[in-house]
Amino acid sequence: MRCAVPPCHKKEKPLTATQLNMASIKGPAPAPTSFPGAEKLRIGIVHARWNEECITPLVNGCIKNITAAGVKPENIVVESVPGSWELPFGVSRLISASQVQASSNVSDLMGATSLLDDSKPATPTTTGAKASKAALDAVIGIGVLIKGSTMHFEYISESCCSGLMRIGLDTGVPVILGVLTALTEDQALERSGVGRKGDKGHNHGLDWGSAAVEMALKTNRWAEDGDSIPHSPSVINNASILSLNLTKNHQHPSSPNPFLVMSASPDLTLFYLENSRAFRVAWLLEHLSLPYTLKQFRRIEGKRAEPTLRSESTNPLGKSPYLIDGDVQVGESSAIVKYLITRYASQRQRDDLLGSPSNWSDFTAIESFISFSEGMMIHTLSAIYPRWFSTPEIAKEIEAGLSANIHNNLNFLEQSLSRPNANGFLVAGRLTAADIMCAFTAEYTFHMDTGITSQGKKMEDWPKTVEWLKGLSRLESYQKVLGKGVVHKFTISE
Ligand SMILES: N[C@@H](CCC(=O)N[C@@H](CS)C(=O)NCC(=O)O)C(=O)O
Repeated sequence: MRCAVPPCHKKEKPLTATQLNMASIKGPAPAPTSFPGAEKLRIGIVHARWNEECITPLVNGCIKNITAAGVKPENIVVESVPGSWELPFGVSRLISASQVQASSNVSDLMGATSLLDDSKPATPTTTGAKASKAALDAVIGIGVLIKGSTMHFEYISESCCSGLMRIGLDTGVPVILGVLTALTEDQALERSGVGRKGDKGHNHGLDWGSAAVEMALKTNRWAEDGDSIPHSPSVINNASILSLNLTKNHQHPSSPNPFLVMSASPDLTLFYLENSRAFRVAWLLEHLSLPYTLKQFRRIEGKRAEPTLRSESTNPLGKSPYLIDGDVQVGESSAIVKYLITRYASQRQRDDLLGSPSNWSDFTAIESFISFSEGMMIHTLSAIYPRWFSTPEIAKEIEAGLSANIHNNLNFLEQSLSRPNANGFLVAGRLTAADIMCAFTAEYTFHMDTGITSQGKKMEDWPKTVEWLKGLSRLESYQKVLGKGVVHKFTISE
C-alpha cells in the first residue's frame, strides 16, 4: 500500500537556521538614521516594575536611543506602574496629563520623574534645563511578561498589548509596544540585552526608543497638513503609498476621531439656495480644498426656495444647505460643517476649526458660537419674516420688539472681537467654525438692516464686528466661493 504521506512530510526534527546556513529573516528593516526635529519632541516612558532585571536595561536602552536621536533628556518623562496590567492605564493617563499641562499654566503637573529607585532605570538627567510643557508626542509602554504555570501570562499579554494599541488609535498619539512576552526567562534576558550564557542578545529597548522618535516625528508631520504626502523613502514603497492615500482621503486626527473610516473619496453635492446659509458650507468646502458639486437654486421673488430644491435634494425639510456625500445625507448648516471637518479635515485643520482637547476653553467657545449662530442669533433672521408676510406697520413693531435681542447678539460678537488677542476672529485668534457659522448671520443683520437703523443704530456702533466681516470676506476661501458664481448679496466689504 502506498503511504498517504509523501516522504518529505515525514515527521523530522526541523533544521535550525544555522544548519540551513541561513540568517534569520526576522527583525526590523534599518530605521532612519537621522531624526531632524527630534529636539522639539517630548517622549513618555511608562514601565512596569515586574521583572526589573530586564526592565532596567530596556528603559535605559529606550532612553539611549531617544536621546541619541536628538530628544533633550529633560523632555523624556519616565513613570512607573506596578505591572504590565497597569501599563495601558498609566500610558493613557500620562497622555491626558501632558495634554492638560500643555493647555494650562501648571508647571509641575508632570515632572520628569520615575517612581523607581534612583539606582534603577535612569531617569534622564535634568541638567537644570527647562523641560517642555508640550503634550507628549509619543509614549512607550514597557513591561516584561514571562510565562508561568497558569493562564495569567496569556490574559495579561493579550489585554496589555491590545490596550496599548487602542490608546494609540484613540488618542492619535503613537504608543510603542515595549512589552516582552517571553516563554522563558532566558528569552526575556536575551531580548533585554542582558542574556545569561555569554550571549547577551539584543536590547529591544533601543528599537522602541528609535520607533518612538520616528513615529512622533511622522505623526507630527502628517498632522502638519493632511495634503502633504511625505516623500521620505520607505523600505516597502507600495505599502507606504497605499497607506498614505488612505490617510489623504480620510485624514487622521491625533486626538480621538471616532468617525475615522477608511472608505471611498468624498463625493459631495451641496444644494445651495441663493442668498442663504449654504454660503457657510461652500466657504468651508473651499477652506478645506474639498472637491464638490454645487447645485444652486433660486428664491421665488427673493423669498421661499423654488420647489426643485426640495425635490432634487430630497431634503424632507426642503431647506438649504443640504449635503449629499455618497450614501450620507446631512441637513442643518452646523451639522454639515461639523461632518465635513470631522470626516475630511486634517488633524491640524480639525483642531484649528473645532478646537482640541488641549484647550477646552477654546473648544467650548467654538461650540457655543456654532450653537449661537442658529440659536440666539435666530432673532435676527426671524425679523425678516414679518417684512415678507405682514404689513410694514406690523413688521416695524415686531422688529422693534426683537431689536433688544438683536443688539444683544451684536454686542456679544463685538465683545469677543474686542479681546486683546482676538486678532480679528471670534475665538483663539484664528479662523474657526465659529466665524464660518456666525458671519452669515451678522452679514445678514447688517445687510438687511434688521433692528439697526430703524432703532436709531448704525453699523458703526459695532466697529469690530464690521471689521471682522470685512476681514473674513478678504480671505481666499471666501473669495473662491464668490468666484464659483454663487449668489450671495450679504458680503460686507470695504
Ligand atoms: N437651521 C437651518 C436653517 C435652514 C434654512 O432655513 N434655510 C433657508 C435658507 S437660509 C431655506 O432653505 N429657505 C428656503 C425656504 O424656506 O423655502 C440651517 O442652519 O441649515
